[in-house]
Amino acid sequence: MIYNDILKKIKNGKKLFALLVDPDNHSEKSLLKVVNNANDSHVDLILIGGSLLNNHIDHSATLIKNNTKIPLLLFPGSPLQITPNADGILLLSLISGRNPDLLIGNHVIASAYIKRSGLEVLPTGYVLVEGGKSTSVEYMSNTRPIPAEKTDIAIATAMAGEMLGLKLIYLEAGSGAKNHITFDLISGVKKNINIPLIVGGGIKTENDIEQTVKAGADIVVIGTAIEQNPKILKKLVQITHSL
Ligand code: 1GP
Repeated sequence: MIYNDILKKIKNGKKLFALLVDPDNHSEKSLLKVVNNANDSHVDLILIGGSLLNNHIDHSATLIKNNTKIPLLLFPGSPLQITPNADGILLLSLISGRNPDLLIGNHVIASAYIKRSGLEVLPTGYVLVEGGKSTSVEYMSNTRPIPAEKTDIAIATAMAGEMLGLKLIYLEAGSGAKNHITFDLISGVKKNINIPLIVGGGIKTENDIEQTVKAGADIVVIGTAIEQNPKILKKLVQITHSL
C-alpha cells in the first residue's frame, strides 16, 4: 500500500521526493529518458498529470510503469486523465476553491470507474496558494488561490480537510509558479495537521527544497525545474533525503 508506505517513511523521519511528469510535454523517447533519470536518482514517487490531454495518458502511464518500480500516482487535471495503468490516484478535492465540480462533482462521475480500476485511492485536500503569477491550475479550475500572506486561511483550510477525513494535504503554488510557498505558510499548516503534507509549485533550487522541507513538507513535488534541466534531479533528490 502506497499510503501506508508513505506514513512509515515519514514516521522514520524520511522526506520524500515526488517527480511530476506531464505527459503532454514528452515524446515516447523523452518520457523513457525521464523514467530512467528517476530510477537513477532514487525518486520516491512519480506523479503523472497535467491540464490538457494532447497525449494519451493510458499509454504514457503504461510506458512509465513498464520501466520503473517507483510507485506511479495519477495527479489528474480532470476525470479524463484517470487510467487504470498506474498504482494509485491522488483523489484531489480542491478545498481552497468553491467550484463544486472540483470539490465533489467530478468524484461522483469517476467513483465507479476508479473502484473498478483497482487503483489505490489517496484522498487529498488540494490547497491552491497564490504563487506570484496566474497559473494553469488557477485558470483551468476556475478558482481563486489563497493569498500567499493569508497563512490563517491556509491553516484553517488544511485543518478542515483533515477533519473531513482527507488523508493528505497538498499545498500547491501552481506549476511554474514564480514564488514557491513560503516557510511561514508551510510551517503554520504543518503544526496544525497530523496527516502528510505535500508541497509543490515553483520549487527550483537546492535552497528552495531546503526551505520547503525545513518548514515542514513531508513530500516535495517538482516538475518544471527538472523538465528544464534534467541533470539536477539526482542532486535535488539527494538533498531531500539528507534533510
Ligand atoms: C505542480 O506542484 C507541481 O502541480 C509542481 O510544480 O512544475 O513548478 O515544479 P512545478
